[in-house]
Amino acid sequence: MSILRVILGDQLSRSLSALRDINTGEDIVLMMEVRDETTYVKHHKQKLVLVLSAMRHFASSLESEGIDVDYVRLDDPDNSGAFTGELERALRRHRIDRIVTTEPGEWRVLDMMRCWSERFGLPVDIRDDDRFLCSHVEFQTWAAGRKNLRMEFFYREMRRKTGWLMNQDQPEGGEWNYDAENRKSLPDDVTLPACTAYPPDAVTSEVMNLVRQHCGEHFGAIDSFGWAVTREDARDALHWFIDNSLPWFGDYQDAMKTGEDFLFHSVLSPYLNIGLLLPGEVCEAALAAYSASKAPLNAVEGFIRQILGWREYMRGIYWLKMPGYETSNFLNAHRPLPAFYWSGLTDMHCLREAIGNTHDNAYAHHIQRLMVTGNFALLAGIAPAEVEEWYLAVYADAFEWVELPNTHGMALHADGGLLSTKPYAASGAYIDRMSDYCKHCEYSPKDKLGEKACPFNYLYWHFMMRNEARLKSNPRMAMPYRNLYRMTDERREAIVHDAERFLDRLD
Ligand code: FAD
Ligand code: DLZ
Ligand code: SF4
Repeated sequence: MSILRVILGDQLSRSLSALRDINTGEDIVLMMEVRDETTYVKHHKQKLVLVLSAMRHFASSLESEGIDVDYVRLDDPDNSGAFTGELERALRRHRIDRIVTTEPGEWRVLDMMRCWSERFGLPVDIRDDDRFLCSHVEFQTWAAGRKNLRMEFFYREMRRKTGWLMNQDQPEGGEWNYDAENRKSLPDDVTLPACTAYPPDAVTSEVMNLVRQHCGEHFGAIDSFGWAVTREDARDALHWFIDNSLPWFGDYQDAMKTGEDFLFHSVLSPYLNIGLLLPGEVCEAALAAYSASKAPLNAVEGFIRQILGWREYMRGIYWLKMPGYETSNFLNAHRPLPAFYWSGLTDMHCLREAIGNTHDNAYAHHIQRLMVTGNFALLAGIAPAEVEEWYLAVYADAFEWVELPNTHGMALHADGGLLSTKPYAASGAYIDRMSDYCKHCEYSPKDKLGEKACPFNYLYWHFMMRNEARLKSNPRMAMPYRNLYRMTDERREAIVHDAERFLDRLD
């Protein structure tokens, strides 16, 4: 009895459920580079190189164990360009009794997989993806009957479940969350760690040429590619982060600085999301640093919360609400995505920095994504689907299960508050407080109106006015609405005038 084990490009973990009981010498692993996946959004060129090169390295490591891997390359002239088409061809090449796979990270692919059994007349075993710390059933059970889903309460459940940073039933240090200590702006004299890079080997160089040839018009720099493409190098990146950045991760988690693309962030999300690292081992490495007094509690708790809390919560929301989550548009936002999201050509320095980082590295840290590009899209009323397509394309870590809740829910409030209690809307004062960007900008964050005023300032109040009927009853918006109601009619008119002038130019 021969089993075909189908492994996707974000399932590159040896402990994957579809590989667990593999019968070496008998079973065949099928891996497919397909045009549908490389082009369903115009992925950043570095994301393409990362996924395809990591797939090829993973296939080689399986082969070195004696496992038979049937690997379909993108430039195979007979490649049908689709998972289902390649599966059909593979079933012609091999005598197969059963197909085993692990549930994919995206609804669209699960929907496709569910047709395979009927189409091919074979049993198809779609196994749970147990690389996550919370199963679908656990999340559904937690969410059932709750009126409001809040990450903080989910996170506490997960802390209790794992026992991480717990003293019996009490949180380490007495608090569940040290976020209040994690909002420092970066002083000038703080030395930032040099970032790690993994120079392309022969396999990666070949994939880089393939991507240049087939997807040359996609967004992003390719020559500077330095991502790890093997588990060994991803483990090295993890240890590098623990030793060099974790101790300061908490303090400067929300900071931004001109020319500094990574600060004290881990830059591990692409490895977690394609399976080169597992969330449990990443958290355990941080906990070990805390136990050895190499990193303080606010840093380790802050980091664990991102993975055990936010990452698992986002996945839970995605599978709880899909299909259909992406269709809501609570704030009725319809403006097209401005061209500068792709070109970086804008005189707003904060956006130039965030988009520049994205272009150069297929990366931007959380505050750049949420409070710069995300905040601008929210305030300007950009259509959620257009913003979501951009985020899904431009980041090396972007897969719909995590990108969609972050963009649709957290950044754009398009789900009406299912995921977060209030919109993350902010004026230029926030960006000025958390960065040095405004010092390098043509606009002034102190000016509220006029040609030199920071556009985030009048866009913020314009957003508040536009969405008054939808947001004014939200208790967390009470204070800004009180401030709005104190404004004179002349001031409101001036805000509308400046915002409309700016938005007209944007179109
Ligand atoms: P660190 O700051 O070092 O955090 C550590 C880890 O925590 C990350 O590697 C990541 O695995 C996890 N994490 C942190 N915040 C989140 C979060 N909000 N949701 C899920 N995991 C989190 N993350 C993705 O992995 N893929 C995406 O496509 C993605 N799209 C986003 C879109 C928007 C609009 C926003 C606001 C956030 C998005 N995020 C996404 C979340 C977050 O910005 C990235 O996980 C983080 O910037 C990755 O960089 P890092 O590894 O240096 O993270
Ligand atoms: C992102 C991606 C890309 C660019 N290419 C491939 C590919 O050629 N073959 C493959 O198996 N997976 C690829 N992936 C990852 C898939 O898009 C991902 O597995 C699905 O979106 C499900 O999460
Ligand atoms: Fe951004 Fe406004 Fe600051 Fe310029 S002044 S960097 S546009 S926040």
